[in-house]
Amino acid sequence: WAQDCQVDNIQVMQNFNRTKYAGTWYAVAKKDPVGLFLLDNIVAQFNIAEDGQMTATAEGRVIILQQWELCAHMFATFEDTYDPAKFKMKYWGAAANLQTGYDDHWVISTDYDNYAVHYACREKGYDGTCIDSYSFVFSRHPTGLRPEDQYIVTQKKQEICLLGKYRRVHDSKPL
Ligand code: ODT
Repeated sequence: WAQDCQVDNIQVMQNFNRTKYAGTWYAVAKKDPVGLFLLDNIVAQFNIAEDGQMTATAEGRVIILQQWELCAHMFATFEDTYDPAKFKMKYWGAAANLQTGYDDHWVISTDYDNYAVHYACREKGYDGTCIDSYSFVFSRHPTGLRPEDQYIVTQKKQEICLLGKYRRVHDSKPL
């Protein structure tokens, strides 16, 4: 048995429900892409418009120009695809010197009330595996993941071939 790390074969959330996904998510762990942008203290807020379009805002500590750390306000709009759990995310910052981009945004797994695992592949290699990915583990709780959600999150990290590649980005400040 060999693990299937083909990006095209990655399983995403079945019957994804964006309305249940809306609201606030706290990043607890992150696998960084090449050219790391969001450092930590990352909080994302997903909104669903009346026409069903998903948008999001995020705040987090970022690093710009290789050395400046600051708190960034970011915005994103999501384009639907053939799969309800796979989006294209167009994003930009409140300030002009922040990163802009157009990334995949896949919801790998969520129970909507406690945890979510996100995945984005920016560049696929000739063999179909990802050579530049990033991924967030989100919690609904500012205190982090509940112990009972660790197992499924670990399983999903493994399924997307990123087990062991995350760092903690949780806000350790008192609430
Ligand atoms: O840290 C990096 O280098 C990769 C992440 C850069 C994209 C950040 C753009 C955030 C735009 C606002 C959207 C909020 C939704 C966040 C959900 C998951 C993170 C992409």
